[in-house]
Order: sequence, then structure tokens, then C-alpha cells
Amino acid sequence: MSQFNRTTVTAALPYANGPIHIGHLAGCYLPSDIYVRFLRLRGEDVAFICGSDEHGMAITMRARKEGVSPKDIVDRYHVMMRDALKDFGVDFDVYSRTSGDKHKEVASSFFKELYDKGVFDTRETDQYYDPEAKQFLADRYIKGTCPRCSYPEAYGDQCESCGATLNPTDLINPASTLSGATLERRKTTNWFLPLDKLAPDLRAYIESHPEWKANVYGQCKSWLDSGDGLQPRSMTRDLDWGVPVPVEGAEGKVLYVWFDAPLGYITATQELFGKDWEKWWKADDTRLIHFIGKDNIVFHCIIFPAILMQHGEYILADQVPANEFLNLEGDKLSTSRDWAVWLHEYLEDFPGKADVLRYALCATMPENKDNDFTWADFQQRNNSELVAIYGNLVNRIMVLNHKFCDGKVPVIGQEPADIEALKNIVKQADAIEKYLEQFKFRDALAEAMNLARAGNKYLADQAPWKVMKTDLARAQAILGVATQIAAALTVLMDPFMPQVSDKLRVMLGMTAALQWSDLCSEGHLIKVGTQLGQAALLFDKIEDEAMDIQRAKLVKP
Ligand code: B3M
Ligand code: ZN
Repeated sequence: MSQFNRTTVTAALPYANGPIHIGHLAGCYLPSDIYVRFLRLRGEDVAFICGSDEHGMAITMRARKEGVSPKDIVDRYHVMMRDALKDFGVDFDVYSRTSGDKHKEVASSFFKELYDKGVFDTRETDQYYDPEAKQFLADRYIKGTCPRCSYPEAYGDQCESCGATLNPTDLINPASTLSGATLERRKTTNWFLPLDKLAPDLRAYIESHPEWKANVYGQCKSWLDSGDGLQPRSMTRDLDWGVPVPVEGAEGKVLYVWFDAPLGYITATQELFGKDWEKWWKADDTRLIHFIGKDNIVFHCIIFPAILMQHGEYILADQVPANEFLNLEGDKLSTSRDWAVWLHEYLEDFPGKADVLRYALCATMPENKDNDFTWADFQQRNNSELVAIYGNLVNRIMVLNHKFCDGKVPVIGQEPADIEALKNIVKQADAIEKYLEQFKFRDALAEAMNLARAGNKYLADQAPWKVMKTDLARAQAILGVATQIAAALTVLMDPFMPQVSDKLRVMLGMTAALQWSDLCSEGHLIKVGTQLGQAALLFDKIEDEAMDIQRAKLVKP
């Protein structure tokens, strides 16, 4: 028996500085949604938490570029992101935002609690100040000449030409990327989380989770071992957009976005449950899982746990199934270069086909290494898998049932081949379950598709369309078995393609959705005699021209 009675699942809060693209979806929203749907089908108690990350330089930069306020930016993209994720079936229990009043209250009182406990080191440091933009700058927003290779466009934290790790003070002729102004050095006070002192606890925590995905565990270990990573880290910033630092003498300072954002999960949980929220974050029998992309690993596996440990009342993540990155047609996805497939645009071009994209992205999900999305692969998966295997199976069953069985679910055959085919439902369900428990979404999806494949093979072998000429009862019994397989697919495909499952349920005349445990009955998933609905195609072919149009949109600037 598991030690857990409920699961809190978080999906990384996307920055509200642009719309959502396929990289975001494949990176953490699709896997988290699949996982949550799977847990719910098993009857488990789950809270699925997300919201927009509305603070930080990513937002202020975008606002500056467009000449509008940060609030304008987050108001625009919060709605867009929320709706796009919803349209793709990502079914959060709550989609909050970090610029809300509730969050301000949660984040500042959390900071204040740690502050009062004496957790932070107060430090005065020299920071670069942009006198034109009138603000201190994060390392990324400072450019200058690399001291090592003389590349003139090196960033304050790294030279992309020679790869050197830099401090902004290493740069020759540092200038602001915001205004181009020459920078001044000014003294400023900030509050630091002493990661160095917490290192032993953090190491013990990470090392108690050797079961984490290799990419996640490996990154954490190398961070811990590098020494560099475990320096005190400032939890506040000299900026005017964010949650004000709630202590005296901190005017003009806000909480560091990476302190603020993960607390957004807690705010969202409070919004969802009201005063019953605490067990979702504090009870030992709650399992906490963070779904993220690989660039967020250190924040979720080291910095956020360090913050929670310092508070003392919170549970820590039991799993952090981070994905690697998705590329598009061989190139890195990029918002600024518009090298992306935007979710809202996809739905304009392929209305009603959200699940086809979910399928294609799940099948190529970058689980262990970066992976490439291509329109050729998308088309092939639609035409040769969804249409030819799953859609074809369902269509044959529906048409034949209407033709030979009066449009009603037929009796279930009991010959050895029938029993074998029904047993296979349970076998495949077990395989899918095992893979999903291990966050192996691609393998799980492949096994679901294998059940549809097996259904086609069973029909081809038994050929009810031939048998009916001599033995109508036997032909019906074969279709009875096949119809049970279709009913099983409404459950087994549901985590991956929920809209398609809904459609199939209606076609099969199923009034209630099945649960995972119903699959153990070796058939009898849908009652014999049930009136079937109209036959309709689950998927249709996507032609070359449609793919050419998509590729043409991707012309590099
Ligand atoms: N907004 C980073 C990102 O979008 C950040 C995640 C916060 S999760 C608490 O990649
Ligand atoms: Zn260099």
C-alpha cells in the first residue's frame, strides 16, 4: 500500500510574457495533465495546480519593448494562456496568477516568517545600475566585451561565444541592454538565502530520491557537487514590479521572482480549497509532484525545497518529472524569432483537432533528451496511426454493429480467440499503468495504441463480415468482443486524448465514464444490448497541402 492518500500536482507557472507554444505543452502541461487524468481514473484524490507567473524581468522586458505597462502585458497573456491550455484539455483545478492580491499576501507573509526566524543574511553588494532606465539590472541584461575571447556581445552571466561563466563585473565596457547606457555601480542591500549552510540538508534530500529521472537527479547532483551552486542567493531584487519586500528599509525592492513564483502554487491551492488547503501542502500522506521543463530543475529541486525546509511545516516534492526541450523542424523553439507553433493558431488551422496535437506531442515527448517536432511526423502519426489504426478500428466496429447487430452492443464471444482478445485488454491496461507510474508517457501511449492494433488484428483474423454469410450469431459474438475493446479504449486513451474519448463514449452510447478498475473484468465494459449512437469518424486524413501551409509559416526571418 502506498503511504500517500492524496496527490498535489503542480505544473510550472508559465511566464505571462507571450502565448503558449508546443514546447510548453510537451514540456510540462501535457505530461502533467495525462498523469492527473490517469490518477483520477484510478479514483485518486488529486489537486492539479497552475497559474501565470506574472513577475520578473521577463515581463518587464516585454512591457518595455511594447511601450506598455507590465500589468497590460500580464492581463493580456494570462487570459490567452489560460484559454489555450483549456482548449487543449489541460484540466487544472485552479489557474491562478501571481499578480493577484491573495498571492501578495501569501508570498509576503511567507517571506516575513522566514525573515523573523532569522533565515536570511542581509548583505550589501555592488550592483550595476542603469541611470537611464533608472533600475538595477539582472546579469542577463548587461552586455559587454568578454575578457577571455574579446567577443563584444557577451552577457553579464555568460559569454555565448567561448562559453565562459562570467560575473557582470568581469565584462569590459559593460552596457545596459535596456537603454544602451553606460552602467554605474551602486551599493544596495538584499536578503540572501544561505544555501551554503543548507547544503547538507539539501544533499540528504536529493540523495533520498535516487528514483528520480536520470536527467533530474543528475542535474541536482552536479549542482550540489559543483560548490558554485551552493552560494548564498539573493531572494530580493531592486525592481519595481513584483511583491514588495515586507520589511523595513526595503523600499523599491521586490521578492525575487524565483522566491515568489513557486509560492504561487500555494496561493492557488488556497484559492481552490479555502481553509481546507493545508493538508495539500503539509500532511505527510500527501504526495507532492512538480512537472517542469529542464531549465527549472534547480529551482524546484534545490531552491524551493530549501525555502520550504526553512519554514519547517511543509512537505517536499516526492517527484519532479522534468522533461528536456522540444525543438521544431530541427531548430530551437523561440518566441522572439517566432519559430514556434502557437497553440491558439494551431486551433484556428485545425479546429477540433487538439487531441491530434496532444497525441503527436506525447509520442515525441522529450522525456530523456531533447526531441524534434516536425510536421511530417505529425502528419504521419495522424494518417498512419490515428486514422489507420484507432479510427479504423472504431469505424469498422460501429459500421458493422449497425449493419449486423441492429445498432446494439452484441453478446460477447467465448471462443479461445475471444477470451484471448479480452484478456489482452487487462494486459495492456497493466502495461500502460506501469509506464504512467514511471512517467514514461511515450511508452504508455504506444501500449494504448497497441491495444487498438490488436483489436484490428482480431477483427481481421476473425473476419465477421465473412462469417456473417454462414453464421450470423458467431459474427455478432466477434463484434461483441471488438465492441468491448472499443469501450476499453475510452478509458485507456482518455489521459492522452480526452476529447476523442468523449466522442467515442457518445458513439458507444455509454452514459457514464468507466474507471480504471472497471478494466479488470475481462470484458463487460459496456452492457450487451446498449443502443449505439451514430457512427462518425474519430479522425480524418491530413493532406500534404495542409502541412505545406504550416511549414511555409515557419520561414526564417
Ligand atoms: N515562470 C519559468 C518558466 O516559465 C517560470 C516557472 C515558474 S514555476 C514556479 O520557464
Ligand atoms: Zn568569450
